[in-house]
Amino acid sequence: MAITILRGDITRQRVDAIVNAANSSLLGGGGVDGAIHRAGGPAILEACRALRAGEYRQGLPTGQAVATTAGRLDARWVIHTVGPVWSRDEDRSALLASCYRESLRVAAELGAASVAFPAVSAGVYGWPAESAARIAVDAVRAHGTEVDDVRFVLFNDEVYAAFERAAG
Ligand code: AR6
Repeated sequence: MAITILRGDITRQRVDAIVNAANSSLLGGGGVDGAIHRAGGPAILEACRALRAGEYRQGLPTGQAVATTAGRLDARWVIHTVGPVWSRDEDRSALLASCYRESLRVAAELGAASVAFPAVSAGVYGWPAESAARIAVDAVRAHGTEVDDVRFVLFNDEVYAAFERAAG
C-alpha cells in the first residue's frame, strides 16, 4: 500500500472511492461534504436518503462508514464517514482512527484499489491539524489494507503541511 499526500480538491481525484467527511444525518452539509454532493449531483443524496430509510434510520454513528454511488464524480463510490467533534466527543481519538479504518474496510469490501481521504474532522468539527493528521496517517499505516493506493487530499496549506509532517 502506498500513501500519498496531495494538496487540492478531492472531488477532482481519479480514484475508485472518495471518502466524505459527512455528518450523521448523511443528508449533506458544508465543507468537503457540500463539495462532494455538488460535484456528484443528486444521485448521492438519493442514495443517502435510501440508507436513512433503511439500515441507518438513526443516522450513521460517529466512527463508522458506508458507501454510496459517486454520481457524476470520476470515482465509482463515495464512502461517507462521520468524524468526532473535537470539543464534544469522548474517546475522540479512537473514533477518528475508526473513521479511517472503517472507510478502508468498506473500500476493500467493494474491491476499490484506490481511495482518497480528506482530513476528517479538521474543518467544521474543529480538530487541530497536527493531531488530525497524525491520527489519520497512523490509523491507515497500522490498519494495513488490500487497497493499493491511499491518498490524503488536503484543501489548505496548514492541513497539508501537517499531513506531510505526519507522513514524513
Ligand atoms: N477537497 C478536499 N478537502 C476539502 C474540500 C475539498 N473540496 N473542501 C473542504 N475540505 P469539513 P469536518 C477540507 O468541515 O471537520 C460538514 O458540514 C477542509 O478544509 O469539510 O469533518 C459536514 O456535513 C478541512 O481540512 O469536515 C459535517 O456537518 C477538511 O476538508 C461537518 O462539516 C474537513 O473539513 C464535518 O466537519
